[in-house]
Amino acid sequence: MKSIEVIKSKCAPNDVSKLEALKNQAVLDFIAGYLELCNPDSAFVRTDSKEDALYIRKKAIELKEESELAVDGHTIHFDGYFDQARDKKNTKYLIPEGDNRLGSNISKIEREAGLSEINLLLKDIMKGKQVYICFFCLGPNNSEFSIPAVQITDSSYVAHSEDILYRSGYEEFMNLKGSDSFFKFVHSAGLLENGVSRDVEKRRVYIDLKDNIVYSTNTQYAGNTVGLKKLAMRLAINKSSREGWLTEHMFIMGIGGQGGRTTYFAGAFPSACGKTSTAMLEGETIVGDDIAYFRKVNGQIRAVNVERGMFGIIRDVNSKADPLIWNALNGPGEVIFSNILITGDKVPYWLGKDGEVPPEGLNYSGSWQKGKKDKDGAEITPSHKNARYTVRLGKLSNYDQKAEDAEGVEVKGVIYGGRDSDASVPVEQAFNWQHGILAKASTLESETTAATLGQEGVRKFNPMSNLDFLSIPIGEYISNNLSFVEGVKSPPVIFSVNYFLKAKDGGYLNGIHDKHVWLKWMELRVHNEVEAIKTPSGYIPLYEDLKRLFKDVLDKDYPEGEYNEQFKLRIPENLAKIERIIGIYKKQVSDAPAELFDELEAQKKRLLRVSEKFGENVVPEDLKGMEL
Ligand code: SPV
Ligand code: MN
Repeated sequence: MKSIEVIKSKCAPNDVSKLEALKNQAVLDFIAGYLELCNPDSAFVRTDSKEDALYIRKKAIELKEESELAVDGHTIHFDGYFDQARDKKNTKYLIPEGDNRLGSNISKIEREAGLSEINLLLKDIMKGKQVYICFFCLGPNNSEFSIPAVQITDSSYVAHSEDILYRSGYEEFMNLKGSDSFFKFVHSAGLLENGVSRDVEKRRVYIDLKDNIVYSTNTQYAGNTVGLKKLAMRLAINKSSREGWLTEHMFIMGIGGQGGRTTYFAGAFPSACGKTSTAMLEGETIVGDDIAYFRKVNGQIRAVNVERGMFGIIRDVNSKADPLIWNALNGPGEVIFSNILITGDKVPYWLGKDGEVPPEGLNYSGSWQKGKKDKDGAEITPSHKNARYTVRLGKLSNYDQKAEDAEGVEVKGVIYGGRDSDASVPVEQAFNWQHGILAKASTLESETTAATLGQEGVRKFNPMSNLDFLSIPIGEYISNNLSFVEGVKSPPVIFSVNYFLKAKDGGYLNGIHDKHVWLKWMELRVHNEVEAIKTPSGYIPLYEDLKRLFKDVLDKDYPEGEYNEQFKLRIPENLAKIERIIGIYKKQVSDAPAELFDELEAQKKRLLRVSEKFGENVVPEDLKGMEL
C-alpha cells in the first residue's frame, strides 16, 4: 500500500491533512511504515497548536497513564515496579557485522539480528490503542543548532512528557522542505496491566545510527521512552561527530559576577550527582539542566539547551535545599510527578520533602504502608529513589531569557563533576583545555546511583559523564573534544568539582550549599580576578578567597581547618585513580589518543615529586610556590 493510503486508514481526515501539509515523503514513509507494523487502531497528529497539546494531556488522564492531583495542573504517573530507571543492559546500538569500532564499553547487537528482533516485538504491539505522532524540535526554534524530531508513541504519558520537555517542531518540519534530515523515534509501552508495562522482560531500546531511528518497547520509564532525551542524544553524538560540533551531557547556567555581568558555564555530571541542583541555584540563572549542543561560532564556543523542561530527581527537593524548584513544584501549572507517594487527598510525598512522610498511600509498588517489604524482604521506600518531576523550565523564577536564543550563549567555563569519596578536591581548575579534557573529563569516575538499574555505590568509569550515551568510539569522542577549540582565542576554562568527598568517618566534608561558593570562585577565575595555588592536578583556591566568598555568598564562617581538610592533596588516592584509569584505557579503549597517556603520566610524576618532599597528604600551604 502507498504510504498515504496507510495513513488514511489510521488517521481522521484532519490528521491526514496535518501530515500532507508537511509535503515530506520521508516523513510519510516513516510514519506509514510503523503504522503498518505496530498496527494501532488510530493515530493522532500533534502540530504546534495548543489544542493538540491539551488533547494529549487529557488523554493521559482519561487512559489513566496519569491521574490528577490536588493542585491544578499536577498529575502523577507510575512506572512498573521493575521499570524505574534506565535499562542499560537492554539498550544497544544496531551495528553491522564485523564493525568493532565502538569497543567493549558500549553495548551493541548485530544490526540485522537486532532489527528482526525489534520488528517482531513491534508487530501489532499497538493493537487496540491510539498512537500519537508528535513533531518536536531539539534545541531552540529556527536555530542552526537545532534538529527536528518526530516521535511515534502509544503512550500518552510519553507524548505529554515530551510536550513539557521539548519545543514544538511542526513548523520546523514545514521548513525542512521535504528533506529527510530529522531524527525518528518509535515507542510502545506494550501491553499494559494496571496502567504499567507488563512485559518488561521484553524491554528493548535499540538505536539505529544508520537510519537515525531509535526503537523502544515494553517500558514506560522516561529515560527509556522519551525519545528526544537520551535516545536523541545518542543520535546527536554521532551526527555532531561527523559534522564537527559537540553534543554533551551538560547543564548550562549563568553565574553572576562583578558589575552585573553574567558568565555562562556548562557542566557535566553523571546522573544523580548534583547536576540539576547546581544548574538551578538561587541567585544565578538556568538555561538548561541536562543536554547541550555546542558549536564554534565566529571564534566563540556557544551552546544551546536541547530541551525546555526538566526531568529531575525529586528526592531531597525541599524548601531549604532547592527553593526555586520547590516553588515551581508547589504552585499551580503543569507538573508530572513520577514514582512518588500519594495520599488519599491526592497530595504528593517523596523522600526528603519538607515535613513527615505519611504512613500509607499509593506508590510505585501499589498500595503502600510504612514497613512494606519486597519479595526479598527489603523495605520499599515511600517514593522511589529515582522518582522524578517533569516540569517546564519557564516555571523557575530564574529561567534565563537567553535560553530561547537561536544563537545560544557563549560558554566561558566547563565543569566536570563526579561522585568521588576519596581523591578529588571540591573544586580545581585545569591548567588548560587539553589538560582539562584529558586529566579531568576523560578520567571522570562516579559511584553508581539509583538513576540506572543495578547496584549502587560502585565506582564506574564515566568520561565526560557521557559514557552511557556514546555512539562513537571513546577515543574519537575525546579527540573531538580536544580539537573542538582549535582556532578559538580563549577557550572555555575547565574545572572539576566533587561534592561528595568524605571524611575518614564516612561523613561528607562539604555542605550542600558549598557548591555556590565554588561557582563564584570559578567565575572569578574565568575573569582572572583571583589568584590560585598550583598543585600537581590543577589550580586550587586560596584560603582567603574562599573565606571571603563563604561569607559573601552563604554568610558562613569558613575555618582554615576545614579548608585544609577539603583541599589537601591526597596523593595515594590520586595515584591509585591514575593507575585505574590508565588500566581502563589500555585494556578497554583501543583508540585512546596517545596524549591521554602522556598527560596522565606527567600528572603522576608531579604527584610523586610532591610526595617525596611532603609525604602522602599535603596541605595547600606547602604547595605554594613549589616548582612542579
Ligand atoms: C540521567 O539519568 O542522566 C537523566 C535522566 O537525566 S534519564 O532521562 O533517565 O537519562
Ligand atoms: Mn542526564
